[in-house]
Amino acid sequence: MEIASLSELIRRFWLPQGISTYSPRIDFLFTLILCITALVWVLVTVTMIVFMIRYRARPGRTAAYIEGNPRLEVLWTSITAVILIALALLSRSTWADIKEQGPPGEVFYKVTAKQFNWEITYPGPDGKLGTSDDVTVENEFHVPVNKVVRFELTSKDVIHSFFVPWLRLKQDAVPGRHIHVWFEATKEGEYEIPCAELCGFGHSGMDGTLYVQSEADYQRWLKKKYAESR
Ligand SMILES: [Cu+2]
Repeated sequence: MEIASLSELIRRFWLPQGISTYSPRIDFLFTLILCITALVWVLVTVTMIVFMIRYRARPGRTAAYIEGNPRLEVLWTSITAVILIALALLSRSTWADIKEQGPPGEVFYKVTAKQFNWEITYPGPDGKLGTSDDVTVENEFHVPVNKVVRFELTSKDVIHSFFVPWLRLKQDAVPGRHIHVWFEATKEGEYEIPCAELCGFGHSGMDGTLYVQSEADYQRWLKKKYAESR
């Protein structure tokens, strides 16, 4: 079975539904790596079981003492290296698009992690971040559907990790660093934002919600929050 259709199968029956524009690309890499590791696991396990039975202790038979096999060692190290380099080259453009350039943003936010909440800062009526009309809300991240969302991710205290499995997005929030993150959600709904880095006593309760809304619902919510915050 080819990787693309296997990836589709895994997506349907195992992974949560992908709701970002880049989720199929992440799922493809996930499936490919899973296939390679599963194949190696089967080969190693079968060999081990065959050897255990075939070369088990028997009366009158002594074990051979093998000091090593340089040719075999060079071979399996090279195969591993080739697989690793091939994977790095194959995934290069996906990671460059997701973690580096990406498309130009349409809506902008600031997300600050802290023990034990996500602080989401929205631009006020002036549409600009970093001005006095900004609105900061805890644990509620509202975004419009089908828009390129960009945000700056940072932390006030320790390392946290912003994780939305449905988006196939996971990014560490590191104190002192402002990391640029983007995504484009393609399906309206509510999705959990757990913290994916053990960050202290309240880690398990550090849990926000991503609300992907229609443009009209989003604007209505933002206006209401702005009015409440004044
Ligand atoms: Cu955390």
